[in-house]
Amino acid sequence: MSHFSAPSGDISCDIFCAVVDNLGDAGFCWRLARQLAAEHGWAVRLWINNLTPLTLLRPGIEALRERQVIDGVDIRQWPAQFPNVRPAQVVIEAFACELPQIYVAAMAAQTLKPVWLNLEYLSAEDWVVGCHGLASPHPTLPLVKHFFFPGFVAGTGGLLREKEFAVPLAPTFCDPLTVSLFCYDNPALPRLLDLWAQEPATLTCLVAEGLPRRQAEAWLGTGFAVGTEFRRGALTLRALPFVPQPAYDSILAGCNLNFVRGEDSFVRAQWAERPFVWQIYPQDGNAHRPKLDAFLAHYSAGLDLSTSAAVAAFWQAWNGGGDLAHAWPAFRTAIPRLATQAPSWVDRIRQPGDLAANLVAFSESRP
Ligand code: TRH
Repeated sequence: MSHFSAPSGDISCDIFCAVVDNLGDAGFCWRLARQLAAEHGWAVRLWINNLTPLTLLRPGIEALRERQVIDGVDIRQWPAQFPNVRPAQVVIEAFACELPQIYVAAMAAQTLKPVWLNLEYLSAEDWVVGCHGLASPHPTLPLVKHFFFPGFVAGTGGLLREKEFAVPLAPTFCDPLTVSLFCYDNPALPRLLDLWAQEPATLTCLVAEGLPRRQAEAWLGTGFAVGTEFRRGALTLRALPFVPQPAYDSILAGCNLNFVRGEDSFVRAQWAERPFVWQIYPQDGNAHRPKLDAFLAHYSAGLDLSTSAAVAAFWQAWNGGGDLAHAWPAFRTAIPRLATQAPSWVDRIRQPGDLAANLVAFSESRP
């Protein structure tokens, strides 16, 4: 018998999120939790071990509250001593975080076993299609976990995209170039700021709070407080405050070019239908390199040769693999062409469908 003979409004779901660093783990899980509650009527509990990132992404969430219901999501602190709760019908373990043993034992004790999903990180690598949906039986307990992979192509779980997401107006390339900057510590950044300061046309760079602002401050050699602006040559730098997730979407849509990083801002930049540059999350032993190459191969497939070469050279240089000063002029020239093709790229990556809807369908299809 399926768990899902009940209307989907009666489906309970526990999402477990262990924040490793930065904002992406929390940002992704929050988006998913909201969507499952708002669009599918699921009763979602989000167990998270550190609420601080959520307080930035969704003002109104309080970092120290044990329990709070916001936007229809029951947000819980994930304590070291996990309470004895009844497991939900669908259990999502985000990014291979380890579930509390007491909770796994309670799952095994259910007559109707929960649907247990290991929701993985996003990758454009080919092997993802083969692994999406695979079953992994528990070594000792009568439980089966399934791998659920986000992705860009058919046969993966797709990407999160809210139903209410408003497609930004068609890209309009205009000078001055307005760029948003969200990145990790990046040794290539000072060189890029030098180049921008020497541009023949003016350029405005909206610098995100945190690592980007602090690197811009080092480049300026003086304090660069949130809300302030500096001009150097053709370049105007503006220090933005950290804004909630929907406001960040508006920033991306408002710019002609967006520098993004990690996973969630990388996806949002694509929905914004603007040219973008990705700094991939660096991993030990350069494990991130094949992921960068795999994405570039997909993204470049729809581009003409000179545009795709310009993108590859600039993105590689931004990720530490090449000469940025050499790569910038060709990339700069390619921006209008990238803007024109952005909607067709979005059409392609929408093919697998929305991740939340796919996850609901996958859960419903479990016996
Ligand atoms: O913060 P990140 O570097 O997160 C990373 C990645 O998820 C990575 O894969 C993971 O391994 C690592 O965390 C632990 O970048 P990401 O994924 O883009 O998340 C940033 C979030 O912050 C995203 O939801 C967008 C949001 N954001 C705002 O809401 N407002 C802002 O002003 C800015 C700059 C970002």
